Amino acid sequence: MSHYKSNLRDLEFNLFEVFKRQDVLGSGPFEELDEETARTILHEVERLATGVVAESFEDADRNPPVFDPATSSVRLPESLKKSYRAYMDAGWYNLDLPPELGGLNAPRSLVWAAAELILGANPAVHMYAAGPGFAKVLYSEGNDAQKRFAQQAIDRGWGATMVLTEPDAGSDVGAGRTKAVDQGDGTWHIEGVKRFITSAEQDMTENIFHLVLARPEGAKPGTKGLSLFLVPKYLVDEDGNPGERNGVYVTNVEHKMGLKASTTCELTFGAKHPAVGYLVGDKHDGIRQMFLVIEHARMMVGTKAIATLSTGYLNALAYAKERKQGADLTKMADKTAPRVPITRHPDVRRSLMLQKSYAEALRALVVYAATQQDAVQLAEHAGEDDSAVAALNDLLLPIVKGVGSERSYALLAESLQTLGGSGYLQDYPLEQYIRDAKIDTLYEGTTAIQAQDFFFRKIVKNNGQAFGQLVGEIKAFAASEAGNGRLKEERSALADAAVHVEKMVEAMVGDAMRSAEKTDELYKVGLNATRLLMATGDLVLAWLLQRQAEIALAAIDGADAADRDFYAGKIAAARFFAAEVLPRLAADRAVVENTTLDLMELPESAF
Ligand code: ST9
Ligand code: FAD
Repeated sequence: MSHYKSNLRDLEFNLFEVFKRQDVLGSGPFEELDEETARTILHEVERLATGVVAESFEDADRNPPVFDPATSSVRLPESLKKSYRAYMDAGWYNLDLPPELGGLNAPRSLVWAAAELILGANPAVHMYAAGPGFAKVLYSEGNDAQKRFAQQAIDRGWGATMVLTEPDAGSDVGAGRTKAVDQGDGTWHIEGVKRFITSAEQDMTENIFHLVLARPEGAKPGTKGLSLFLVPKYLVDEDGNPGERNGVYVTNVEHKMGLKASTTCELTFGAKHPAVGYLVGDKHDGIRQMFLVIEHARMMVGTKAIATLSTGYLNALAYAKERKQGADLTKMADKTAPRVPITRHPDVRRSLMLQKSYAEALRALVVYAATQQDAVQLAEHAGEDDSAVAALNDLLLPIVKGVGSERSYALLAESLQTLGGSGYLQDYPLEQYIRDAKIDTLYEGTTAIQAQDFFFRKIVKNNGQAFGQLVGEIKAFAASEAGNGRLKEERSALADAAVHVEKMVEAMVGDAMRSAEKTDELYKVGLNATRLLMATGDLVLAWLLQRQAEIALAAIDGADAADRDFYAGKIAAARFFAAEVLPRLAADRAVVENTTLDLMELPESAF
C-alpha cells in the first residue's frame, strides 16, 4: 500500500470553493482549460502520485544513489527510475509551460495543486523533473541559440540544475569565487568548485544543463558582479545532438540525513579540461535571472513541506483510529473499563487538530499565493499592470517557504508522536518524512534568510504596500459579518492578532530607523525577524482557516454525510486555531516591543 495519503478533496475545496478558480478557467490565457478538465487532471495526477510515483519512496531511501568517483557518475535505484519515467511519460510538466514551448499554460494554482501531489508522494521525482521548468526560464531569458537549446531540452527530456552554492558562499551567495573567463568567441570558460548541487548527476537523462552563477574576471564583488551561464554536461550541435563531454564533473555526492534519493553533488568546473559556458541572454544580469528560478524553487520547497505534513497527519490519523490503548479519561479509575481508540484521548485529539489545522491552513496558503501568480498571468495576458499582485506574491513567498517548512517540520514530530514507539520504526513513513522534510528549512535560503527577505525587502523596500494590503484584507474580514454570527469570537481573535503583527512591524521599523543614528539598533530587527515571519504566518493561516470556515458554514446544512464531516472539520480547525494559536501572538509582540541589545553585548565566551 502507498505510504502517500493525498488530500484531493481539500485541494479541490481550495481551488473551486474558496478561491473560485472556475471564474478564471476557460477564458483569457486559460482558454484551453475548463473546470472539468482541471479536475480530471488533478485526479489523474493523484492516481499517478499515489501509485507508481510513491512506489519507490522507501526503496530509494534505503538504497540511495551510488557515486562512482572513477567515472564521476551516479547510479540511481531502478525503482526510482521507474517512478521518474512514469511521471515524465505522463507529461504533466507541460502544465506550467507556455504554448510556444508546447505547454498548456495552466493557471499556477492548478500547477501547484498538481505539484503538491507529486511532492508529497516522492519529492525527489519532482526535483529530477525540473528540466522543463528550468528550460522555461532559459527560454524567457536566453538568446536565440539558448531558446533553441531550451526547446531541445524539453523535447529530449534533459535534466537541469541551479548552481549557486560554494564552500564559502552559502547564504552569502555574493561571496562566490567561481570564475568566468571570456574566450572572445561567444563562449566562456568556467573555473571553480560548487557544492550541494541538486540533481547534478543521475543516469536517467541524455544530457544535464547547469544554470551557473559565476563571476566574470574583473567584475565587481557581491551578487551584482555575478553572471548566469548555461553549462551543459554534453555540448550539443544545432539539432541538439550531444557531442563532446564538457569539462564540468561531479566530484562527490553527499551522504545525507534524508531526501537520499535526490543527489546532492560537488560540481567541479574546468579541472580536467575547459568547462564551456554561454552567457545567458548575452547580458550580465545573473542574480536577477537566477532569482526567477529561486522564486519558483522557494514556492516548490514550501509546497513540498506542507505536502509532507499533510500525508504525515493523515498517516497519524489512520493509525490513531485503529490503535486501542487505555480507558477513556473519565473512566480511568475503573480498571475493567473498555480500552478505547487513542483518538478518544484529549491529548491525542489536541495534537491531531493542531496537525490538521496547520496542514490545511498551509495548503490554503500555497493555493492563495498561487492565485496571486494566476493574477500575474492574467494581467500579463491582458497587457495590464501587475505590480500590486506581483508584490503580494513576493510578500507571501517567504511565508510559504519559511513558515511552511518550519511548521511542517515541527508538526511532523507531532505526527510521529501520535504513533507512539511505532512512529520511530521504519515500518511507518513518519521517520522518513521527518528526515526528508528537515532540508526544507535549510535550502533555498534558510529560515533566517527568509525572515530578513520578508522584513527588509518585502516590507520595508516595498514601503509596506503589499503588507498593508494583506493586513487590511484580514482586518476587513475580521470586521465583517462572515460566518453570520457563528465566527464572532474567532474574528475577534483575528482582529487582535492583526494588531499584534502590525505593532511588531511598527516596532521593528522604529528599530531600523533608529539605526541611522545608532547602528546597533539594527540588531533588534535581526533578533526578531524570524519571530515576525512566524507570527505573520500564523495570522495569515488563521485568516485562511476562517475564510474556509465561512464557506463550510454556508454549505454544511445541505451537504451529504461525507461533506458534512468535511465541513465540520473545517469549522473546527478555524475555531481551534483561533483559540489555541492566535493568543501566542500577544506574547510575540511583547517580546518584540521589549527587545534589548543584551544578547548582542554578551561576550561569545559566555555562550
Ligand atoms: C538551492 C536549491 O538551495 C535547493 C533545491 C533545488 C531543487 C531543484 C528543483 C527546483 C524545481 C523548481 C525550479 C524550476 C524552475 C521553473 C521556473 C518557472 C518560472 N526576490 O538583497 P540583495 C536579487 S539553490 C527576487 O542586495 P545580497 C535582486 O536581483 C541555493 N530577487 O542581496 C537583487 O537586486 P535588487 C539557494 C531577489 O545581499 C539582488 O538579488 N540559495 C530577492 O547581495 C541583490 O539583492 C539561496 O537561496 C528576492 N527575494 O545577497 C541563497 N532577493 O535589489 C540565500 C534578492 O536591485 N541567500 N534578489 O532588485 C539569499 O537569498 C540572500 O539574501 C542573498 C543576499 C544572496 C540574496
Ligand atoms: P550558512 O550560510 O553557513 O548558514 C549557517 C547558519 O547561519 C544558518 O542557520 C543560517 O540561517 C545562518 N546565517 C547565515 N547567514 C546569516 C545571516 N546573514 N543572518 C542570519 N543568519 C545567517 N545550492 C545550490 O546552489 N543548488 C542546489 O541545487 C542546492 N541544493 C541543495 C541540496 C541540499 C540537500 C543541501 C543541504 C543544500 C543545497 N544547496 C544548494 C545549498 C543551500 O542552498 C545552502 O545550504 C543554504 O543556502 C545555506 O547555506 P550554508 O549551508 O552554507 O549555510
